[in-house]
Amino acid sequence: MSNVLMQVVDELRAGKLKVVDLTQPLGPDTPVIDLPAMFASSPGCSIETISRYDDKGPAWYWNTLRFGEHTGTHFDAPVHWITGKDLPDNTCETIPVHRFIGPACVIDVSAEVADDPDFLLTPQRIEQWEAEYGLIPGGAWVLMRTDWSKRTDPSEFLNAKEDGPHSPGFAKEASEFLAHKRDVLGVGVETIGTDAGQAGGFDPPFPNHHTMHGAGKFGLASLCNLDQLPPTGAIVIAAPLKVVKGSGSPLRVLAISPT
Ligand code: 23J
Ligand code: MN
Repeated sequence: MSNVLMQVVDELRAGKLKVVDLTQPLGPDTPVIDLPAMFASSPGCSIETISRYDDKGPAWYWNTLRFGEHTGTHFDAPVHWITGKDLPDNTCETIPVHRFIGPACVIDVSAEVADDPDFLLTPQRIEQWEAEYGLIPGGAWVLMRTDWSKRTDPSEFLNAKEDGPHSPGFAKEASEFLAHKRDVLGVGVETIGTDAGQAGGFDPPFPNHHTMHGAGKFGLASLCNLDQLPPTGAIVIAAPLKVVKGSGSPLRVLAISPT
């Protein structure tokens, strides 16, 4: 019998391990991505009460939720992008559940992003991180820490200018490196999506979505509390709702981390 799971719960109770919530609150104030006007937009989150201990249900309270699959802290499945549309097990309900859990590699580029909101992670910067912390293992969640989640004002979070949104992301070569040379589970970011704000104008458009999902990899958007994690040594559990043919879903993203 494996002792390791009992050790996990013991160390959580003893405070040697902690659970870190990487999830933003989901509600009517949750910002939604602003695509160019020629494309359909995704509805934000609305919450409508069915009953609240009243005539409609005297002893119970419950709500109806409505939101786009890609709202708030959410999971991107490979089928979300055209490059992943014919892959096996590419939708929320068919992905094998073991692929939701992996070690976290947290790449802190918050200093670079403070100087340049359009910062793009490059393979060189990833290799610089690996020289310090070791190779990114296969099956890892690579989390880009930008401190973007500290922008609590929605207009600063979206950071839209006349020429569109400005927020950090991945150079195409970085996504290719992580997908093909490192075989990650996927990438997680603090911004509204896993591509840079300006990435609609890149070649190809939205190169991180294009590359990751084409390789059967996942995305996690609108994460927070990445500053609570060590560069290595934590694990992430990110399991989307089992939406039939779903391209993604809001989810609770948890990390288990040394204290
Ligand atoms: C659709 C088109 C472009 C993007 C996105 C969705 C997302 O960021 C998303 O939530 O997957 S960039
Ligand atoms: Mn998405």
